[in-house]
Amino acid sequence: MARIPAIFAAALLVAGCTEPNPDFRGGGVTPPPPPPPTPRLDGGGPPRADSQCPAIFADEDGDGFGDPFRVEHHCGPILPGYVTRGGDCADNDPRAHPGQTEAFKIGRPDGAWDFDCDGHAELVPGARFAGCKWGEGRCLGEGWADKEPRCGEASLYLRCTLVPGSKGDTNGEPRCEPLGEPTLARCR
Ligand SMILES: [Ca+2]
Ligand SMILES: [Ca+2]
Repeated sequence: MARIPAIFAAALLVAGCTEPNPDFRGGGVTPPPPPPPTPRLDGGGPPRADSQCPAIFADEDGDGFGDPFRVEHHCGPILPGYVTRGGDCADNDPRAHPGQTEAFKIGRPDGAWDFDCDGHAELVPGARFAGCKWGEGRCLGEGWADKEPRCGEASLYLRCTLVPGSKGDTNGEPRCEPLGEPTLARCR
């Protein structure tokens, strides 16, 4: 077999590079544009960091506890409107947050009554009336006269008080009696 001179071999290699690519059939067709970037949920601001950064939560009502469903992972200075604590069960009502000790007569905007975000609406006070007794130098006993009212509803609430003049009775025993008034139930 005759050997191909080196100069012809080089020419053949150059010619091979100029042959059309059989995989590219749409000569002149521009490739599709890259997909648009995913929109930022936080509306801009400093670049969002990855999940290695601390979690921060949107705090719409400014009570210091954020919405656990609106969480970002962010490194660096905390974003405006965000806090490091989650757990807010009603982020449109600053009365409702973990650790709340007050109870309220008006419910949350969503109609729920859980203000300390423990998942339950506790009636405050929650005891049924169970009679009066004397102890600790005073009349003891208080509670709802009938069944406990629902949150935000009124019912008769009884408190034991000393019967006037009874402390000086001949038998020396103070007597207590329940006095009541309609009371609006509060919940937490
Ligand atoms: Ca909040
Ligand atoms: Ca609660």
